[in-house]
Amino acid sequence: MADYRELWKSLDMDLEKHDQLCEVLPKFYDEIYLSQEKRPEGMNYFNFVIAEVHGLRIQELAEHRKNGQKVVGSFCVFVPDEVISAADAVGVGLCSGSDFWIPDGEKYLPRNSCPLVKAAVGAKTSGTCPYFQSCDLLVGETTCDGKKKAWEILGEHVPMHVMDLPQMKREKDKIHWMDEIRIFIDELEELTGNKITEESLARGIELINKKREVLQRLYDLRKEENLPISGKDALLVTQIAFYDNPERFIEKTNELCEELEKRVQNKESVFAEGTPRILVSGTPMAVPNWKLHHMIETSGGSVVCEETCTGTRYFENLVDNTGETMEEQIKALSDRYLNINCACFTPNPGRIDDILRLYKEYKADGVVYYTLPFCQTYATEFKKVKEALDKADIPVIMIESDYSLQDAGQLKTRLEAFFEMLEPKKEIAAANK
Ligand code: BJ8
Repeated sequence: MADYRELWKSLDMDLEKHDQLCEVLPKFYDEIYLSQEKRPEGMNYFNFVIAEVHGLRIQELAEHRKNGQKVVGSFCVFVPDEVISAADAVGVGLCSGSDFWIPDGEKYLPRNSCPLVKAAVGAKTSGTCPYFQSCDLLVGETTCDGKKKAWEILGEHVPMHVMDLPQMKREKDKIHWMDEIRIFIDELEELTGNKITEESLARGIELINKKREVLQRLYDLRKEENLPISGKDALLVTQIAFYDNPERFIEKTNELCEELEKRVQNKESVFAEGTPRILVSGTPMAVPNWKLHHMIETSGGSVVCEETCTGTRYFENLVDNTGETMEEQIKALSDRYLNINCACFTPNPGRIDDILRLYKEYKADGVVYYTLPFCQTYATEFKKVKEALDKADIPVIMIESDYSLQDAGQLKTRLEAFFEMLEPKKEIAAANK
């Protein structure tokens, strides 16, 4: 990586502490990613993005800001990227997946808070995340209690807008969410000085739909019997979708998909025949949280799909682009977003339907239900999900784990035992075909 110290200094970062962070990531990445065999050539671009994660992209953001554009950071897949793009602002996902930021987060939040929230607060308050430092506005949302209260703390450090996401999906909630999108439009117009028009919103919808389409193209390839890409690599692509330049991301992911399609034609797989296929379902995994996928794929399994916000919840369902008036477009946005089945909703039967559907579509053999510690909504929802999976005779294991590697040995043992248990089930299923 080139020398970006001047840039980081201009962002008011704690350089000494940031050096410590920069020391850890490359080693960790080499071990988890570069050690994989049969990686597609197309992953080289994504390796480059990670190598430059605090460099080139930050420089690009600085250039955008120099040209008068604003950078808007968000933490949740409910924040409509289409509106950010329509305001000619640059959106970046800020969810934080590193253990490094937890101690700083714990200076402000109770220890028994979710690691995602603690890391986000720690990343900002420690001045070691150049993405946070590059943002002109942060956008939070009222999904879980931990996040809601964290926004109040982050709001003391940086301008913050909070979208009030309803927790039910009744008619009046849909009207309310449309209202929240209107307020968000006003906020961004004020921030950027750009009027959001039907034309600019249509362009934003088109661009973000394209990004979702390319991710769906990638995921469709994971439905193949011969897996052309590892789960770890697919997760990385989705994570990068949150902060890369969207046009370039679409181009590079399409190139990757072309290569993977050839692999499918040639029946090339990155895993040995018979490797159990796993659907991961639960809380999001922000960069560099690659732990669970790495554990699964080094314990005899392969991840074929993620029913998470760094997976299908991010890109499934496009925004209807036929609306001509602003009201029709806002309605289309609201409809698409309220179709996301996050555990913060009550009741939330759509998520169970999604898990059952994805299990079939991706020809999975079992489900790993993943929650971050202290995530009440996802942990509590496990009971209903398990009941539905038991009824459908689908094997499931619940894994609760944070960002540290302390439980790695124990996780490996549990996963290996789970995969062994899947074998007889697979044989029975094959015999019944
Ligand atoms: S739509 S999953 S991105 S809220 S894991 S912070 S819920 S305590 S991240 Fe999420 Fe939006 Fe839902 Fe997705 Fe709270 Fe749970 Fe932590 Fe979470």
